[in-house]
Amino acid sequence: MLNQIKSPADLKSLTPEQIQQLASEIRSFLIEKVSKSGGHLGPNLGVVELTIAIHRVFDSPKDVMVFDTGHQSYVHKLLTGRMNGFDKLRQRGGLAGYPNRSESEHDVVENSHASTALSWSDGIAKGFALTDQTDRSVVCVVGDGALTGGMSWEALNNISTSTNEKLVIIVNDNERSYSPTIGGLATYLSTLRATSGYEKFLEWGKGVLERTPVVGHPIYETLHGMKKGIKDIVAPQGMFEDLGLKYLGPVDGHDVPAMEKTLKLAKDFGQPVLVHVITEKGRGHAPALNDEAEKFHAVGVVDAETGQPLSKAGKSWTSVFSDELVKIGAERKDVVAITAAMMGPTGLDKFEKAFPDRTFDVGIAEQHATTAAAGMAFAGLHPVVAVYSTFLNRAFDQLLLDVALHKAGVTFVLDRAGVTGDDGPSHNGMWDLALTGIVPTLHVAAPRDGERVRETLREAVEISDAPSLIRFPKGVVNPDIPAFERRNGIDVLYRGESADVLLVSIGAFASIAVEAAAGAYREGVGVTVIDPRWVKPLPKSLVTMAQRYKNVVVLEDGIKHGGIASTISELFREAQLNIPVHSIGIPLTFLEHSKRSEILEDLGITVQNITRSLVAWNSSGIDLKEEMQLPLDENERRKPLR
Ligand SMILES: Cc1ncc(C[n+]2csc(CCOP(=O)(O)OP(=O)(O)O)c2C)c(N)n1
Repeated sequence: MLNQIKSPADLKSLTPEQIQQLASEIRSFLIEKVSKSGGHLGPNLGVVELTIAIHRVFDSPKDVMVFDTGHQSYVHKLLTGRMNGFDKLRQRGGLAGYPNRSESEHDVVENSHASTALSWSDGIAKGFALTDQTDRSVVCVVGDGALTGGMSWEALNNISTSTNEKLVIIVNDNERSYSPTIGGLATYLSTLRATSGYEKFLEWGKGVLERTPVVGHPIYETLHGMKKGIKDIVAPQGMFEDLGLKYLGPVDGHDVPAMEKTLKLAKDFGQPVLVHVITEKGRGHAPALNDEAEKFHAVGVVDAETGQPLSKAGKSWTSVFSDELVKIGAERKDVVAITAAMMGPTGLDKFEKAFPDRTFDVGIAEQHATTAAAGMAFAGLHPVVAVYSTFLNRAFDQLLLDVALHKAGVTFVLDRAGVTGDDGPSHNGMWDLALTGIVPTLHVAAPRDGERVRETLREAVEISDAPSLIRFPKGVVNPDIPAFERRNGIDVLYRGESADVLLVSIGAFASIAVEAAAGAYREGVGVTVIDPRWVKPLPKSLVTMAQRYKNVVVLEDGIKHGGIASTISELFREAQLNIPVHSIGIPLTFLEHSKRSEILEDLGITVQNITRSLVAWNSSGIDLKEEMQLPLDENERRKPLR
C-alpha cells in the first residue's frame, strides 16, 4: 500500500480496510527507518491515523498544514511522496527531521521551536481571508506539550475573535511532552478527556436514582435538565468555549472514520474550530510504549526490534553536569533546578530524583522559566535553569531585563551549544555566545572538558549578585585537557617555542586547538594555546598576554559575527593594541542538517585546516610589533607568558 501512495490524492479512494493496512505499513516503515537514523519515533507512531485522516479530508497543498515543532511530520512526509528520503533521514542529502520548504510544496513552516504553529496558522488564515483565497483552509496540529508555551495562548487569544478564518486547530493530546505534560493545562485537558465518560455518568445516575424510591426520578430529571451545568462539573468545557472557540471532541485519534467525520464538520464550519484528539505516543511499538520516561520521544540509532541502543556511548557533557549539580544540591539547600519540559535531556532528572521539591518543570516555557528564576533569586534561592542553547533565544528579553538588569543570582546551563548538526538549522546552538555577549552583568563560561564543567558550575553558583551561564556541546565529553598553568584565570594549554601566534580556544574546541598548535610547531610556527574559561567578562590579562604575539587567532563554536573574536578585537582596540585578530567559527548563515563533523569540515574547523591557517597567517602577517618597535627579545619569545 505504502509504495502506491505518491501524493495525498492517492489516499482519497482507499477503503477502511486499506487504510488500516496502510497505517500498519507506515508504522513498520517508521520503526525500521528511524531506528537506523535516529529521530522522533514515538511522536510519529502516535499520529499515523491522524495524519491520514487530515490528508483525506483536506487538500494539501491548497489547504495548508502546519505542524507545531514539526518533529511529528514524518507521516506527512511519507504521504506527500518522500518515502525514498527516509534512508538518509536527518543526514546530508536525505530528509530533514522537520518540515522543510526545499523538500516539498506540502511543507510551510520549518522552525523546530515549539508553540509557534497557532500564530503561523492565524497569520496564514487571515492572509487567505484578506486575499480572497476563501477556498483554502489551514490545519494546525499542536501537541498538548506545545500548548503549554505562551505563544500558543497569545495566538488563541487572537484566533478566538476571528469570524472569517478557515482554521482547524487539532490538539494532539497524548498527555506527554518529552515526559508527561504538567501544569494546570494538562489537568484541564485530562478533564476534557473524561467527557466521553459523561454519558456513562448520566446512565449510572439514572440507574441509581431510579432505584431510589420517591425522590429518585425527579432528581434524575433535574439532573438531565441541568445537562450543561453537570457537564461542566464532570467535564468542564469552559476554557476553550469561553474564549469563543468552537470545541469538538474528544475524538479517538486512531479511529480514522471518527476523525474524518469530526474534521469534515470542522472544515465546513468556516470559522476557527478546535478539535481535541486523543492519541497514544509510541503506538504499535512495544519498546516505545514500555519506555515510561519518554515513550521514545527521540531515539538514537537503536535495534529496530528491541529499541536498545546499538552502540554504547561514553559519558556525556550532560551527565557530567547532571552529577555535579546533584552534589551541589546536597551541599546547598538554596540551589533549585528549572527545566522547560526537558527534564531527561538536560540531565535534571537526577536532581529531580534527589530533590523533588526543589525541581520545577515549567512546560515549554523558557520565558517563564527565566523570569520565574529571577523571582526565586529575589526570594533567596539560587536557581539553575537548564535549557538547550538554541531555546535560550526564546528568553533573551527575560534574560536581559528580568535577570541581568536585576543582577539576579541565577545560573543558566546551556546544553547542545555550538553546531549540533542533524536536527537542522533551528537546533544549532550557535547564537548564544553572540547573544549573551551583549547582556550587561552576565558572566559566561565555556568549559573545555568535564573537569571544567564541574569547576565553572561551582564558580557560577557562587555568584549571587549577577547572573552566570555555562555552555557546552552535545555528545560525549572530551578527555580532560589539563593546563600547564593558570595565569590570572587563563589556562595555558600549549606553549609555543616562539611568540608567533596566540590561539585563544573557546570551550570544547580545545583539543583541536592543541593538536593544531602541535602541527604548526612542526612547520616552524610557535603557537601558544590559551583557554580563558570565562569568556565574559574576558580577563583583562588577555591584553597583556597578547602583546607579545604577532597574531591572535580565536577559535569558537559559535557565530563569528558578534562572537568572542569580535569582543577580543574590541578589547584590543580599546587598549590600543594593534594585533591582527583572526576568527575561526561559524559564518552568519543557517546550516542545513548534516552530521556535526561534516559541518565542521565544511567550515574548515579541522586540525589540518587550522594548522594550515596558523602557518599561513603567520607568514603573511605584517610583524606589527617590529614596526611598532615593541620589545621582542628571543627570551621573551621562548617563554611567552613570563
Ligand atoms: C521552544 C522549545 N523548547 C523546547 C523544545 C524541545 N521539544 C521538542 S518536542 C517537545 C515536546 C513536545 O510535546 P508535544 O507538543 O505534546 O508533542 P508530542 O511529541 O507529544 O507529540 C519539546 C519540549 C522545543 N522544540 N522548542
